[in-house]
Amino acid sequence: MSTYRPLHDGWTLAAVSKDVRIAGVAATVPGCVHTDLLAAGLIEDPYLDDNENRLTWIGRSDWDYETAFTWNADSHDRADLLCEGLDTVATIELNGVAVAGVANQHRSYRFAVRELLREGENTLRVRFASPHAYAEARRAELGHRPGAYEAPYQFIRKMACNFGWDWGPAVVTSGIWRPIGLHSWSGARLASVRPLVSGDGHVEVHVTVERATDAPVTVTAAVAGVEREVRLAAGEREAVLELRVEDPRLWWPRGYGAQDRYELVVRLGEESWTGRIGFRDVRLDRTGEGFTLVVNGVPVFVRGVNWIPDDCFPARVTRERLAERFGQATGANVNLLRVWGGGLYESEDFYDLADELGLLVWQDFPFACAAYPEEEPFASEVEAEARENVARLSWRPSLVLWCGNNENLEGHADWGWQDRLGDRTWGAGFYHALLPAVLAELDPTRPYWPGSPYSGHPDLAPNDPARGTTHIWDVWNREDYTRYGDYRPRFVAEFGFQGPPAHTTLRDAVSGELAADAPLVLHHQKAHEGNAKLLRGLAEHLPRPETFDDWHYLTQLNQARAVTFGIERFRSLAPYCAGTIVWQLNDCWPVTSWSAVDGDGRRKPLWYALRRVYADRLLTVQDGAVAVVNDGPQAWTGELELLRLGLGGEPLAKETAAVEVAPRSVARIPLPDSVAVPGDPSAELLSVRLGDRRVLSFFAEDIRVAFPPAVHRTEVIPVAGGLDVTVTAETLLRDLALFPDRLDPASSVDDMLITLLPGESVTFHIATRRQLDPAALISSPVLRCVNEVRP
Ligand code: BMA
Repeated sequence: MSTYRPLHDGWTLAAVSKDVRIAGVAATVPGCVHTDLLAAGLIEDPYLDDNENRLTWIGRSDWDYETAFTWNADSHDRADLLCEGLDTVATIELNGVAVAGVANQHRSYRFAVRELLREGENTLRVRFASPHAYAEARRAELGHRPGAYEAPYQFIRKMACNFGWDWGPAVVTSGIWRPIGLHSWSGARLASVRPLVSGDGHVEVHVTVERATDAPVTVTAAVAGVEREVRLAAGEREAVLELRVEDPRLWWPRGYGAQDRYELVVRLGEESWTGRIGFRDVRLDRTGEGFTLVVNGVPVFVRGVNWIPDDCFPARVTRERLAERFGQATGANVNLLRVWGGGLYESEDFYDLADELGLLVWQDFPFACAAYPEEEPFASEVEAEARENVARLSWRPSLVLWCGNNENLEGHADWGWQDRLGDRTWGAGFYHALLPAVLAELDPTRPYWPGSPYSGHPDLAPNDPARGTTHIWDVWNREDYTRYGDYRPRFVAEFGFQGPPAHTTLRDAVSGELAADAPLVLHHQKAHEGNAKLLRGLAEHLPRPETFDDWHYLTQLNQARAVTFGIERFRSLAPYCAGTIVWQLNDCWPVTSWSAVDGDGRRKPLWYALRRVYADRLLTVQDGAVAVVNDGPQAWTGELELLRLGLGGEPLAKETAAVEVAPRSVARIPLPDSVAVPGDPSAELLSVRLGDRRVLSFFAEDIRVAFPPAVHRTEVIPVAGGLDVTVTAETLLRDLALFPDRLDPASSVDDMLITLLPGESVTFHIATRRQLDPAALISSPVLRCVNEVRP
C-alpha cells in the first residue's frame, strides 16, 4: 500500500538576500523564480527587448520557497519527500529541521521524513542559494577552467545554456522545476526498475527494492502474456527477472517500419511500474572509421536535428508543446533528435513521444563547450546523475546512443585549453572512464560515444571529418556555404547557418523600429558578429538587402539555401556519409539563430527546405552528375529527364536516362555536356525531373543570373480553414515564399521556396481564421521572390 500526494499548492516565494525586498509572492510549483516574479508583475518579461540585462540579480540572489500542508498520521511505515527536480543549490527544511542540502539539477531526490512530520500543519521550505555564487565559489576553490564562455557553468550541475549561449539569454534560474510530493508506503517499494530489452524478445528486468520491514516480498514482471516472479527473502534487495517474448513485433525508426511497443508491468504488492518497451537492437558500425547507426541489422541514414531546451524555463515545456515540436520534426522528415549537452536529460514525455513516433534520440550527457572539473563534489554528482538517468532511460527504444559531451574533446585538443589548464582536470576521466563504466554496468544495450566531435580514439584529432562524427563550423564562421562541397565526412553531427525568426516573432519581442542593427534587435542576436556573418554568408549568392524587409527575407532564404546545400552534398555521399544533424531544430526564446522553428514555434523557411531535402527521395546535382538519392523502402524507377532551359523556359537541350535506384541507395547519373554546359550561364538553368520530383539548378549564383523582373498573376480563394493563394508565373519566379504571419500572427502557410518557370503555377494554402486583405497577401513583404527584390 502506498499513497502519493503532490505538494504543489500554497507556495510562496521570498528573497533571502537582504538587498532584494521581495516576500510573499505566490509561487507556481513546478516552476522557477523568474516565472513567479513575472506572474506577480514584479519583473518585465526576460524575453522582451533587453530586459534580460536588468534581471541578472535573480541568479545572484538566494530564494526561499515555502508552503504549509496538513498531515495526519497514518499506518504507513514510511513517509518520503520526493523531489523530482531541484534547480539547483538547495537546502530543504521540514518544520524548521534541515532535511538535506543538494546541488544537482539533473538528479531526483527522496528523503525519509516521517520522523519530522507533525500531526496537523507542517511547513516545508526549500532555500535556494545563488547558482552564480555557488559556481564561482567552486571555481575559486578548484581553479579556473577554460570554456567557450566566461560564465562558470562548468562548476555547477545545472543546464549550461542557462548562463547564456550564442542563441540564448543568461537567465540563471532557481526553483522546484519538477514535481515534489509526499510518498507514504509500507513494507517494501520498487526503488528502481531497469529493463534491458533486446531485439530477440529478451527482457532482463533489474529491480532494486527498498525495505521498511524485513518480510519476504514477491516481485513480478509481465509482458505480452509472459510472466516471471521472484521471491526476495528477508534482507534481499536485488532481483533480475528474465522474460522472453517469442517472435516479437519489432520497434523500428520512423521510415523503416512500425513502432510496435509492449506494455511491461512490474509489480511489488500493490506498487507497480509500467513502461511501453520496444524490441529492437542498435549498434554502431565503425567499419573504415565510419559512424553508422544500425537498428535491427539495418543501417540507418540519420536525418537529424539538434535539440536544445525548448524554453529557458523548462517547467513551462508541457507535453503538448513537445508534441507540437516533435510534429514539426517529423513533418520535416527528421528521424533523429540529438539532445545537446548544454541542455538537460529530458522529461518522460520527451522520450515517450520519441518512442511513439519512431524518432531516434541521441542523448549527450550534460557537458558542453568547457573544461569540467573532476574533483569533488563533481565526481560524485556526475556519477550519481549518470547512474540515475541511465537506469531511468535504459528501456527506451528511441534512445540509440549515449554521447559523453558536446565539443569538450575538440575544445581540449584544438581551442588552446591545454596551455591554460596546466595539470588541472578537464573532464577526460568522465568521458573516457566514468561514463562508459556506468553504461557497461547499467546499460550495455546501446552504443556509447565519448563526445562529439570525436574520431574514435583519444589520440586522434577529434574533429577529423574522415573519422567518426564531425562538426562543421567553418562555414558559418568564415567560409561561404559552397565550402560544404569540399567535405567528404563520415557523419556530420553539427553544422548550420543562422536566419532571423519569423517577422511576427521578432515584432512581438522587440519594441521600436525593426532594423537589422537596431540595438534591441541586436540584443536578440547572441552570436559573435552574427549579423556580419549573415551578410557575408549571402554576399556571394543574393542581392545585398537595402531594407529591413529585404534583409529579413533574404537572410532567412540564405539560411535555407546554405543548409540545403550541405544536406544535399552529404546525402549524396551515402552510405560513406551516414548522417547529418542540423544545428538546430528549436529555440528557447525569440532570437536570430540557426533554428528551423523559432522561439514562438513558428516555422522559418529553413523548415520547409528541410522537409524537401530530408524527404526519402532527393535529386541533387553534384560534381557534374545527378545524384538520385533514394532513402525509401522501395526502388525508385523511371525516366530521368534533363533539360537545359532558357530563363523563359524555352528548351535548349534535352537528355533522358532510364534509372532504377535500389532502396536505401544513391545512384550517380553523369550529366552529358549538352545539358551540363550552358551557352550563357547567366541566362540558363538545368531542370532535372524524375517521377514527381523536379529540381531546378542554376548555372550561376542568383546575383549573376539575368532574372527578369517578376511578373505573376494571383488568385485568392476562401476555402475551409483559410485561403488558397494560386500564383501563376508569367516570368520565372525564384524561391517564391509567403509570410502570412505579417497579416495574422496565428496563420501559417503549407509550403514555400518554390521556383516556377513561366506558365507554371502553385497553390499555397494559408491556414487562418481571419479575413486577410487579398491585396496585402499577394504583395511584398508578404509574397516574395528573389527577382522581385530590387538589386
Ligand atoms: C556548436 C554547438 C553550440 C553552439 C553552436 C552554434 O558549438 O555545440 O554550442 O550553439 O555550435 O555556434
